Amino acid sequence: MEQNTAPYREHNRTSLTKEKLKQGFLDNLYFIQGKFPTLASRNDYYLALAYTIRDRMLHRWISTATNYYESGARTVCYLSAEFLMGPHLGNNLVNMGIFGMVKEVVEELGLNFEELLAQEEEPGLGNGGLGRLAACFIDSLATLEIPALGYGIRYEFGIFEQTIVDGWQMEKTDKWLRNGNPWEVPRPEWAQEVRLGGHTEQYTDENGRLRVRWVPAKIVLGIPYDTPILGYRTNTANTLRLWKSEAPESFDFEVFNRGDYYGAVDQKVTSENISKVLYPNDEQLSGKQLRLEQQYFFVSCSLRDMLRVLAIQNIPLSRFHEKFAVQLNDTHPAIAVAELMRLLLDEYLVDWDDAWEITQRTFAYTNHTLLPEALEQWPLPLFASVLPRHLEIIFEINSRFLDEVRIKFLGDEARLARLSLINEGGERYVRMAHLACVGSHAINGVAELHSELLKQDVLKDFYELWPEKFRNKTNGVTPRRWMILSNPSLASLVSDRIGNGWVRDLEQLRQLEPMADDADFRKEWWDVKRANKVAFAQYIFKRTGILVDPESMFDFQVKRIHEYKRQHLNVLHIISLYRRLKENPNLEVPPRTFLFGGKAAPGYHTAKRMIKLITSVGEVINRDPDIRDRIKVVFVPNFNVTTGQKIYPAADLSEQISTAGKEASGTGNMKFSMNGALTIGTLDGANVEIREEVGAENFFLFGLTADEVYALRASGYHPYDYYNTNPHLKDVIDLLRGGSFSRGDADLFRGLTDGLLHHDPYLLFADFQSYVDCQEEVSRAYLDRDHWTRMSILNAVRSGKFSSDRSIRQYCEDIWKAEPVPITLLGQNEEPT
Ligand code: Z57
Repeated sequence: MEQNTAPYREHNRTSLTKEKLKQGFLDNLYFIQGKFPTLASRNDYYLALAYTIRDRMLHRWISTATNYYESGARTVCYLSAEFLMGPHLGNNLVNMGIFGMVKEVVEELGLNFEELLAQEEEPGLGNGGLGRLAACFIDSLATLEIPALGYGIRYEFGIFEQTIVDGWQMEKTDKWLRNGNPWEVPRPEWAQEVRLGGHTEQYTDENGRLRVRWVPAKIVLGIPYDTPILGYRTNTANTLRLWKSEAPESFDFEVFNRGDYYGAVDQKVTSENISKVLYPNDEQLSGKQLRLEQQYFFVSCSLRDMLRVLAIQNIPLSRFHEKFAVQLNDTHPAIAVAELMRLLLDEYLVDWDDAWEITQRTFAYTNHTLLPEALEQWPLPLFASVLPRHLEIIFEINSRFLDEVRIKFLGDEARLARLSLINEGGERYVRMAHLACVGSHAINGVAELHSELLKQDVLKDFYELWPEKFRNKTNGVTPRRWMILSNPSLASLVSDRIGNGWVRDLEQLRQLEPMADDADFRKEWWDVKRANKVAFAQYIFKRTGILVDPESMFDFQVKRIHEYKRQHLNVLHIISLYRRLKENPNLEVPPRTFLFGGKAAPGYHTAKRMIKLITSVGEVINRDPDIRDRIKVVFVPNFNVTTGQKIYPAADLSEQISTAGKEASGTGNMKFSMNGALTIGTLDGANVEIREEVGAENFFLFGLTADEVYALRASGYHPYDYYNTNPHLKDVIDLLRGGSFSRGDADLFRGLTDGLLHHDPYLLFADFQSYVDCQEEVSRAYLDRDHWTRMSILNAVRSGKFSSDRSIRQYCEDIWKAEPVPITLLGQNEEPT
């Protein structure tokens, strides 16, 4: 059917005049929400507004799909178990360039715009850095006009909501879909069937060839839900495609259950379980069958979806890798290597060698961690019971791979064992990182230091085998959400001086460097920061009842709670400062508010106790009349994208204090710096590059380097010696052990202090004095407001490298070989009828 698309350009539901926006809004309230203003709730208004904006995105979305279909261009598929998107409404308004106009429209209708934005439940379909990186990347892909899809899981429950009760973390389920999701469109016609469990059989096909058939124990349906992802002021609207699992209502289904009604309902429940909930572990594996099923589920749906597209575009299978560049976001989707092989071998009857070439040329793998406990391995029996055919294929990949290794490293048996896809030391496991490395043509780390350490340590053997596969792609974050949307006053201060080219080309911020010496500009800069702090102080009061002084330095550590990130090192310094202030009230230190935020994995008991430590120390300090006007300690509950948007613009100081060599990159560090916070940090992850960019004189460095950490461990680390020889450290630990921060309960933090005294795997004691000294330098620097502001400006304007646009350009050039496809809107040259 031919369709004239011209009417959809200036339709009531697409026009961008204020009048038409108002009309569209009222129409949607009436026709979609079925409400009239007298009875409408805040949520009705939010949904009506969201639909009004969605209406105006559809023409770009449809045009983009049509353009891509016709161009046949190479498409990037970003496979990720997590997409931590954050609220869509504000971001879509920014990217369409209608934020101000829509705000006016809403206010002219007598409604509170901020309140409507806040009504959106954030899609928290990720744990932390890795999931948020995926979200920044799809924003940048759309902005750079690259044909791309994000593929993942539509979890019914995202990351839990954190509340703090009596200083402890409590978890509540995240019912983000309860009020409806206006941004997604279900596409049931593109559902895919996914098999699980069962066994394999050999059979002989019509041509007398021996083949393998997989007889699954169950089949689940994957239903795609599509969300449009706008580029910043481009016509591009790419797609985030998330899969929801459902029970198939097929003939097979009846046969499996033999008319057993309860059995059938049971199977429906188990099928729906697959996409039910996000595993809340960050950098810690769960080893659960359901998790493996989730991974396979979304990977299989996504690859079959690519094959569907290939077929409708009439592209031969042999060109799969020319049409699609598939990025594996960590090992969570690494099963894709075996699944593509299986699809090609068993379902499309391609020969092994051809299938393997297509597979290797299709995939590339990003590693996000050096922590051994985060490297995914699946016990062989579990793997065999969920994916029996894949295990056979992995064995075959492994056997051919090890043959190749044998030739290159003749007689080196130990190396073979280290490289094998199967860990054979005791209980046997499938090593997913090895599968990803073998099946990919490119392997990258996420910051310079991390990529170097991968080659020296975790993936050393692979590097020695295939040095040409290894790359670095330093992470980045999107300036649209993390500057324009979250810090509009700073953004307009910048745009007033240099226009708004910086939003797509963040290096342009450097034009503002000379302004750091301009007293008037510094005053404006300080005032923006100050206003953001006032707003945040109000937020803190509302959420915690704690009054904080916006004059004080706002010192933030927000990130997942983890021992390697060392929130407890921060606490040790706070206690030491508290003690010094008690002892010497005349000490000249600027008032400081120490703010923490972050979730602990529900099963990570030490991390939960670190939260209790923070809140307990806070309780004592915030109540102490001698001290409470000089320092305060606040735990900001439920750190997520929404609270992050309030935090980064209000920060003076950013704490990036992981043990060197442990944080792969960090991305919060970049968001802080872009918003004019100074960093106190170790030479870890992207901190190294941030310091290079902003200048060593504008960065507070402390602690051992990764090499020194390594050497200290090798020579034997004895934390107890530091305790014995450093009286300040001893005082701090003794206060904790004596129950000073736990109402006399000497047991509450005994596990933590004993762990530090006798093991201290993250070297807090080794870095303690260096950290305390550095914090003194920070305090001195804050007393000189002019100098501090100068450093703040230089941090922001020299952070251009950390735009995710730069990261994505490098992935496109070096790994994906993908090029922009500018979108012409349909009907642009047609006359309206
Ligand atoms: C996660 O958020 C990260 C690594 C992981 O292996 C898992 Br699982 C989750 C983080 C790193 O810890 C950060 O350093 C990094 O910036 C982020 O991934 C994005 O690359």
